[in-house]
Amino acid sequence: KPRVLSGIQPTADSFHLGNYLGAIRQWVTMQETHDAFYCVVDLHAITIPVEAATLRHRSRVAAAQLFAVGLDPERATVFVQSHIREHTELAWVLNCLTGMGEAGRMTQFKDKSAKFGESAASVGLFTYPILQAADILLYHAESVPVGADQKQHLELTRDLAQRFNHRFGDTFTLPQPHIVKSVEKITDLQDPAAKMSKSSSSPQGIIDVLEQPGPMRKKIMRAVTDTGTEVAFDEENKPGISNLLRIQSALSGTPIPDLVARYEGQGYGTFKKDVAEVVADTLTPIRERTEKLLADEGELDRLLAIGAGRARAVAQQTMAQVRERVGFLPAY
Ligand code: AQP
Repeated sequence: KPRVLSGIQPTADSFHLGNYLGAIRQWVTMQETHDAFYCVVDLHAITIPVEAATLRHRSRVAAAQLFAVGLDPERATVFVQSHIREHTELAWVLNCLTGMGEAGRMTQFKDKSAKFGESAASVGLFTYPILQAADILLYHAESVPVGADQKQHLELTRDLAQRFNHRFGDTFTLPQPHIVKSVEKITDLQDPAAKMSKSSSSPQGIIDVLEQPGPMRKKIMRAVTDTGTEVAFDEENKPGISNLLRIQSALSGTPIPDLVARYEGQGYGTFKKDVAEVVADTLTPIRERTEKLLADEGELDRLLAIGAGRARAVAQQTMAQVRERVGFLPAY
C-alpha cells in the first residue's frame, strides 16, 4: 500500500470544521487505501508560546478527536510528534540544506509573524516548514492530505527531498499533496475571504468540532452573507453563501447544483437552518466519542504508545540511512 502522512497542530481546545473537511476527513478514508501515519504535531505547536499544561491538554484532546472521527489504531499509526526524536534530528539536517531566502519566501510565516511583528517571532516559527518536511520525509510518504494553505510547504518538502537525494544519493520519496478542491479552503463565517483558522478566526467565525449544537446553530444563522436572497454558488459575489454550500455539500454528499435547485425561491433562512442541522448531525457523535476517550487518559496514552512504537521503527531506519549518507560517524 502507498504510504500517507499528515499532521495537525494541537493549537486549540478543538479542531474546527475547516481542519475536519479540508484534511482529517480524508485521513479517515485514506486509512483504507494507504499505509497511514498521522501525527499530533506538538513540536510545531510550540513555535507560538503556550503554557505546558495547556499544550498537554490540547495534545490529548487532539489525539482523542482523531480516534473519535474514525481513525482506527489497528489500521492507522496515530502518534505524537515529540515522541519520535528523529523528527527534530532530520529537521536539523534539512535546516542545513535550506537557503535563508528560500525559507523567507514562506507565506505562512509572513502571515503568522505579522500578528506580533516579525522580529518577535521565534526562529522555530521561521523554520516550521523545514520541520514539516522532516515529518513527511522520515516516513517516505507518497501522499499528504492537507488543505490549500499547505501547498507551498509541500513544494519546499519536495525541493528538499530532491536536493538531499541529489547531494547524498537517492534516499527520500517525493511526496504529493492530496488536496480535495471542493473543501481545500473552508472560510471564516464572519470573514468569507479568510480561511477558518484556530488562531486567527474570531469565536463567531469558527465552528469547533467539539462545539455544542446550540451556539453552533447560532453562528451559522449569523454567518455573513450578502444583501441578495438567492442561494447560488458564486465565489466572487456570494463568498459567504458559497462557503455554506460547500460545507453542506461535503457533509450531506449532495452536489452543489442540487442544493441550489432545492433552495430556489426560499431565501437564506431555511438554507442556513439546514446547514446547521447537517453540521450538528455530523459533529455531535464526534464530540460524544471524544468526551468518552478523554475520560480514560490511560487508554488514550496506551493507544498513542502503540502508534509511537510503529512510527519509531520507520523513523529510526530512515535516520540511520541519513546519518550514514551525510557522513556522521557511527556511534558504538
Ligand atoms: N480553513 C481550512 N479549510 C481547509 N483546510 C484547512 N486546514 C486548516 N484550515 C483549513 C487544514 O487542516 C490541517 C491541519 O491544520 P494545522 O493544525 O496544521 O494548522 P493550520 O493549517 O495552520 O490551520 P489553522 O486552523 O489556521 O491553525 P493555526 O491557527 O494553529 O495555524 C492542515 O492540513 C490544513 O491545511
